[in-house]
Amino acid sequence: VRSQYEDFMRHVFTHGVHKGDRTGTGTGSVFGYQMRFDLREGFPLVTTKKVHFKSVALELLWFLRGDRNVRWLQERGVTIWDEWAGPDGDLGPVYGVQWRSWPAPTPENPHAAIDQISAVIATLKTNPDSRRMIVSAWNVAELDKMALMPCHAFFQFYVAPPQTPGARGTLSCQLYQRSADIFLGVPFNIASYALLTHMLAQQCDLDVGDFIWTGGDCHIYSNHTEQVQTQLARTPYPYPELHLRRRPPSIFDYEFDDFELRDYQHHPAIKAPVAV
Ligand code: THF
Repeated sequence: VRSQYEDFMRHVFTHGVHKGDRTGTGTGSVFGYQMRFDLREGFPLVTTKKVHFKSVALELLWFLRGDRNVRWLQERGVTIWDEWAGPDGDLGPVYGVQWRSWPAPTPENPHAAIDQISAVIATLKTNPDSRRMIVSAWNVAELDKMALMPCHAFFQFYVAPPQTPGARGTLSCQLYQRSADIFLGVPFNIASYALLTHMLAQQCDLDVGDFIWTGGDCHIYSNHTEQVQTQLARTPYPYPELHLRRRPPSIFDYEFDDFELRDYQHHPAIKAPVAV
């Protein structure tokens, strides 16, 4: 189905309970929901409004850099993190820092850190049956130093072995997102992890499988109500296709121009304020 996102939005719009939140905006909220996107059937970029894929892709490349400062994004025209940054552009030890250099100090090396992305790639290549291919951004000891605690907090990879001789295994990814801004954030989050799954599959000679999105507090902000009504009146188009134009030497060498989105048919953009 290509309307999973819209079905989810409709479910929370219809059944969400009124709930206050940290930002003081107010939400309609449901606890716990799951969507499954078969990445072989297309790239799950929401079609019932225009989603700015360039911001999605550059944000992912910024995470993979291990970056914590919004400058790199701003220099490329991406402003989605500006609201949370300090005057120097710093966000503290957010996603990129935890993905690439989760602090693991020892007496001998107080600056030692764990590169979770490299570790997952190594395991995918040497022991794809592993049930431990996990990346966590939820570093409890560092939460109070982050400008915003991770919303998409924890993800796991899974390889289904080839089912016919000569076929390749398929790579699936499941994300646990503790807090989900359904109108603004979730279309970005789905596309971001779908893209990451394509990149890892390419680097590890696997085909793509499923992306499974699992949400905790799934909410529609009360100042997004009209936008949601507009969007739910629209009929989804078929998903676009993602093509990787080259195979970079490693997961850390992708550039925006390596991503080609084909046949992205979409309804017009819908503007909405972001809750800070
Ligand atoms: N806080 C809140 N309230 N919602 C979120 O979705 C969210 N994030 C990140 C951190 N805190 C959050 C930031 N990600 C947009 C998209 C993603 C964001 C923040 C903002 C946004 O405004 N999108 C517009 C414009 C797109 C653009 O400028 O390129 C849109 O129409 O999609 C979720 O992880």
